Amino acid sequence: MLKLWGRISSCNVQKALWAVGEVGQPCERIDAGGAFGGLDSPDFLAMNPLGRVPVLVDGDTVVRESNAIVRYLAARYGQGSLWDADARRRAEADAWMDWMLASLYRDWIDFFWGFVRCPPQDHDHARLARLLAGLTASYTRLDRQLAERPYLAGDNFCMADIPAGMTLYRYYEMGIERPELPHLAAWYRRLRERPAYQQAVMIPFDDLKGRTDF
Ligand SMILES: N[C@@H](CCC(=O)N[C@@H](CS)C(=O)NCC(=O)O)C(=O)O
Repeated sequence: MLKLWGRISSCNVQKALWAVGEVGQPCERIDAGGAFGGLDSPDFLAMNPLGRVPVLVDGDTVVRESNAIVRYLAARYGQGSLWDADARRRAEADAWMDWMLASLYRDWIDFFWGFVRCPPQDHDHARLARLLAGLTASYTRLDRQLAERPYLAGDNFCMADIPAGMTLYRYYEMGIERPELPHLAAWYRRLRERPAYQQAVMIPFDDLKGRTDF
């Protein structure tokens, strides 16, 4: 059975857990990180020298980094669903996954920390406005892409949808003003119908509010 290390409140754990659900593999999730701690123990550092969750263990194979875990699960268990065997088509999915980490995620995670995790009295409003502008630009880019296709890399849901799709639950639930982005909203509605998304990503984040200690 797969083992996934990491607290469910971690967005990167959610990404990995969503992919696990999509490939339908049995998996034991072990709480680690945050209030659970344990990331600096020798056993954990032997799995991930960076001391971060998620970590996936599949028999003798240990995989760290959430996008690498999504790709591993897709390649090993998601042939024809999450993973496209055609390298030319798969390149499109890969491009969206890398763009998520390099662009969308940077503004998204900094905004989430600055707005949700940072206590309201310490908010840096000018910085938050800059981050939100960047986030809006990224979601507008996604909206344009999704005007032409129902899923990020084409007609079908695949691994490309997982990293960027993970960000949407918190984006829509943070209580901020959002521009009208109809194609992004339609994609989010489609993702919300997936049982694996409901179980792994639609997790209230009240326990993270005002917490900057992990
Ligand atoms: N690039 C890594 C980032 C991993 C990361 O920063 N994980 C956070 C949780 S989202 C963590 O381990 N934080 C320490 C903690 O939870 O105690 C990935 O995508 O997996």
